[in-house]
Amino acid sequence: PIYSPHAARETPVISDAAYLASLKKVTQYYIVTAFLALFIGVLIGPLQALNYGGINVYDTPIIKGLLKSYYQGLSLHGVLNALVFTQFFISGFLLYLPARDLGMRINMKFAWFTYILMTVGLLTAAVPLLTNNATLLYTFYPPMEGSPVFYIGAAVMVGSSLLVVGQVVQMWMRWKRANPGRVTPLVAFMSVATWMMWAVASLGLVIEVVFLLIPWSLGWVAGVDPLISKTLFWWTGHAIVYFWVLPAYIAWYAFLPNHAGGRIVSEPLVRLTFVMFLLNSTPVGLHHQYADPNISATWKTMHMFLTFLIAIPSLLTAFSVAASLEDAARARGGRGLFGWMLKLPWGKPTFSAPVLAMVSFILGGAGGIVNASSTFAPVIHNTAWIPGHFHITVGTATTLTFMGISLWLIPHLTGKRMPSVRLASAAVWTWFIGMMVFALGMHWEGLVGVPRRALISATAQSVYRDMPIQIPQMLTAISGVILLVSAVMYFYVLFRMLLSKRVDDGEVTSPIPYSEVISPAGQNLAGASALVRFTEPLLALWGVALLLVLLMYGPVIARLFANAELVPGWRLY
Ligand code: HAS
Ligand code: HEM
Ligand code: CU
Repeated sequence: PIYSPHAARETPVISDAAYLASLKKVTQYYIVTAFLALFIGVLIGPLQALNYGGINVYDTPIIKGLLKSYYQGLSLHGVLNALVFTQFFISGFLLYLPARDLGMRINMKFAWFTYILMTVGLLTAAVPLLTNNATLLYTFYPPMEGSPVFYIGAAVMVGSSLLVVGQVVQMWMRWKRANPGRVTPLVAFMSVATWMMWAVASLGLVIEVVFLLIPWSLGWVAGVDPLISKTLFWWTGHAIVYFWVLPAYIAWYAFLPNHAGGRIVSEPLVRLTFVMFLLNSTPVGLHHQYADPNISATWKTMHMFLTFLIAIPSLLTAFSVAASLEDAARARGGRGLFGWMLKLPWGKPTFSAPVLAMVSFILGGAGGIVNASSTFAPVIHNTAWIPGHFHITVGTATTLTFMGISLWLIPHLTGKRMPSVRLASAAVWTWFIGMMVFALGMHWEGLVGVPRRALISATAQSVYRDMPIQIPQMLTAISGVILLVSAVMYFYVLFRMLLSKRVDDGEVTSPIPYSEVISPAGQNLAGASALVRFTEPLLALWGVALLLVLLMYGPVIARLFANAELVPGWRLY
């Protein structure tokens, strides 16, 4: 093995122990809140999997006592997993990483204020959700109408994430001023680019909720235009998937080579990838609306092409991280075209979690390209295929990576130890296997025409009598059981770890797992490559990103407003 001369980055030392402890504490609060949400959200999943397995548990007394309907459960599942778990985890992770990577001090009062505000928003939205006054699913499409308390809580929660954006960008700008001519270190670069992308992406949702839904639900305006709301929703709704997955990319690029024993291939390439995401994540949302009226086919086609374009940085990631893994395996004596894979540390959960998450994402990404193709879309839109797609993207690529991160991050933050590596490893593998089986069953059911978001177990006999759905139904039901077992194991490890005794400060025993680099970006802009110099001015690129969104969405939304049609709200469940 030829080892690189470019050693792994050392975390800059923070000498103020009280400050470091407080920074770690607020991060820990974010992460633990995230996993508490996931814990509740995930428990509902198997019930839904049984539904898609043709088994209706919603009429049993226990479930009837807990959930008013299938849709109350599905709303809680979608909101807690996809919106709350992700946002809290990312807010903690992508506040902590750049603060440590840049070695900058942040205002801890502001950091705590943001955490508390986000949590207040969450708890506010939870009240109508739990009392069946916001059974709207996680997309809350009008004219389905919920309690104003839900929209206000959601706005406060999502709005708080913009305070994290402000704090991180401001920290990075202070670093730039203090270090003129320097290249931003990689992890901080990726974190800042992700937050900037989210700021552009979240505008659609913020406009929808603050200016349309809250006034409407309070009765200040007579009605709502469902299509305007839905279009603003998907402005944010597609790009939010990159907000969910880019923190996983950060771990795949920066930390996975370390867990595997390999090196990052190229820092300039990673920077290019993140700039592509910053520029191109948002102006693609119309691929969720191919079936919607009053949006011209021209705009839908433009968004389709931009969607294909945004697959490119993911493909760059795939090949580049695969090269890091091969580098690691060959350094351990791996041989052959594929045989080297056997030399990877498959029994180590901090490694297996992100890698299995990536394997699931190969299939999830391929399915995404199918969804995006306007000729295929009518076959799978609104069918069980779609939950099949997103449980191997957000449900595995993101979630399993975050679970893997927690296994080194919690020891790092708290100085506690993982209680059982074998149990954690079993949880990781069963999550992967369960989700692969789930995806197979759900994609297959979708192709047969089974709709998503339906209590099909109550109607399956009559509607699907002539269709061969027994095998995919059986797969889906079995996957629900595997995933339940996996979740129990994972949360046992997590809670045991959190409740155990603190051993040390975690700085030495579980450091931030930086990796060695084959082609670094360099330290000074003066001698750096053109690509490094092009990617460094993130503020200007942020402006370009905003401009692109306005160009690609402005005319579409203007036409919708010109033809606005207000309708009254509905309460269905
Ligand atoms: Fe998607 C619907 C298109 C990515 C999540 N998506 C959804 C929904 C969710 C979601 C939640 O165009 C449902 C929304 C709803 O409720 O209605 N999606 C795409 C495309 C991509 C994509 C083109 N989706 C994601 C990600 C998500 C996510 C990421 C969450 C985290 N999606 C769609 C479309 C719809 C949609 C349509 C609407 C469908 C409809 O009709 O309603 C792309 O970004 C995917 C690019 C990815 C790749 C894969 C790269 C692979 C990598 C791993 C490599 C592995 C290695 C490991 C190296 C090209 C990076 C090797 C291992 C060794 C051992 C060596
Ligand atoms: C929906 C099962 C974990 C996010 C669903 C559906 C099923 C399911 C069967 C489709 C329901 C329908 O369309 O009627 C499971 C199981 C899980 C699990 C068995 C693991 C134990 C997760 C995770 C996430 C997630 C970890 C994200 C982090 C979602 C979302 C929906 C959904 C966003 C869509 C809700 C909607 O259509 O409004 N889940 N899930 N799930 N799941 Fe999961
Ligand atoms: Cu999308």
